[in-house]
Amino acid sequence: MDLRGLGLLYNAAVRFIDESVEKGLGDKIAICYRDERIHYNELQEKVNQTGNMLRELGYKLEDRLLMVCHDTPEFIYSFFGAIKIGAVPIPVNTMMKPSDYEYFLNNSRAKGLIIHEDIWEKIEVYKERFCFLKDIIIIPDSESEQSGTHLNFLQLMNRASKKLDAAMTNKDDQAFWLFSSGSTGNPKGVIHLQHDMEYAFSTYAKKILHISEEDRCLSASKLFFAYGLGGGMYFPLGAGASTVLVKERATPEAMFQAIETYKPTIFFGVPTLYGAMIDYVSRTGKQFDLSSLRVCVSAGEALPKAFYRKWKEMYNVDILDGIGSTEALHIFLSNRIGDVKAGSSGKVVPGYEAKIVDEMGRELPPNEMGDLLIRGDSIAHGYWNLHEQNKKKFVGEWLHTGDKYYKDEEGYFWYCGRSDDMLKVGGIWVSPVEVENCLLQHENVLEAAVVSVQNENNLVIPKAYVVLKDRTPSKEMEDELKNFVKQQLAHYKYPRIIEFIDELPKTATGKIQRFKLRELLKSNSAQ
Ligand code: 3UK
Repeated sequence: MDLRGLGLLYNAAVRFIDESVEKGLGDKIAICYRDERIHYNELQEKVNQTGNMLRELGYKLEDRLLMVCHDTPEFIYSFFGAIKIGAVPIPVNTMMKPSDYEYFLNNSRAKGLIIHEDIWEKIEVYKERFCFLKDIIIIPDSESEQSGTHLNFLQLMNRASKKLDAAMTNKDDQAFWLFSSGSTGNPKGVIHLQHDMEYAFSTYAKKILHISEEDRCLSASKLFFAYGLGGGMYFPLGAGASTVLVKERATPEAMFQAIETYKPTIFFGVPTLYGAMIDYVSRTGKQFDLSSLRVCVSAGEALPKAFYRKWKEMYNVDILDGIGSTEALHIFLSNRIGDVKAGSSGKVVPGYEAKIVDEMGRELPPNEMGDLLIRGDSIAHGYWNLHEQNKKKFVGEWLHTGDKYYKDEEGYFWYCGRSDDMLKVGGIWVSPVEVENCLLQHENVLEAAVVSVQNENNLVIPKAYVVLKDRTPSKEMEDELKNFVKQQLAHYKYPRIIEFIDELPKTATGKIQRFKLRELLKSNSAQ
């Protein structure tokens, strides 16, 4: 009996790797990495070899493996090799501290660790603390290198068979986890199922990006982020298209260079990067050829209108702002090609539903701000071992995003900040994002973050931290910025205090960490 043909079996590695070969795309480029071009035939073989290597080491259905991998082809081999045998890969951020890996390993109880050599060297001192860990599989810089007493990924993989039958998983089996950083508390293990990537692919990637075999994707967001995992891996692979992997940090220079060299058609970035790229060009006067791009994507935080306009003016290509989350796997509200309302997160992606509710859970009419809830089949199964948080976050079919939004009459969604970052000033909601966007429109402002502080009457007032572009802070500049906001927005929204700083605290994804600024405020006022 053909269980797969009957739809009883489903394995994401079969869908995203084997299917392209079966469709006759074996000779097409799947991955561009430095000078290497990896075709679908070879990709399938490497995934099979990695799966066989893991099987030979004893990995079975549901066994977890932590992946601490840079954006190199081995990331993709490990991720899909594990999934193909039914094991559960957990890619995590490569820029963390040793104690964070201790947390990831012990919290997930992963038996195996696949890790690039340079990162292992930094965390090796902690190895006695990894309570459940059995195998350490090191990805060395070259195959011939010794990996000490540990397993050498390249040697083991190359020795393994190139043929592999997928495990008997079905669409609701666990496929992989991601850790969600969150603004407070420990990271949460987000459990995604075999069918989740296909859902995000067939909705956002197909219906919004219209991705096809002809495309070539470049993601500035690393593969271990949910955003990069789609843009840099399963979107292009699912379409039989190609991906460009860049191991190095996504600086403006590196990104311009990668676009000129590999000529991608779709680029995935975050607002801070677009801002830095625009700034880089205006500072250096250098010109770059971005004509290969047919569309750019921005996510992670709201894209300031000014960045959208400037980019369009410079390169004549749209940046589609869309909101996604690790829990939802990818983007569920988005602007569309040829249909962009700059400053908004666009409309609901087909396949998802969204509603905005008040504190009582009642749906709100247009133009009223409330909590954004979404529904759609790529939403995670839940958090690992967090019973109370699961009850609050995953309510029936609805995911509570934790974001404040309103929807205009035309169905475009406007981001107003995180539920926990919102300020109530004089009894009225003030969105820190709105004030920041206003400040960013001022010609001397590079970055801005707004948080609440209490005045002498314990009332909330907005305070702005501002990074200036090549300007020395002054009282005049402070007054000018206050007046600038007063002119643009309702009077009560202007920042009563402005502090100039050299840089803003940000997460690895480039999100401004307002909670860090709030902590700074608390510790300063305690002194
Ligand atoms: C915020 C946005 C305004 C919002 C992500 C694309 O960022 C991603 O996932 P995370 O789990 O964070 C989710 C939260 O980030 N956010 C994301 N995009 C936007 N706010 N406008 C946006 N365009 O607070 C959301 O709840 O790190 C992005 C695809 C997959 C992702 N996981």
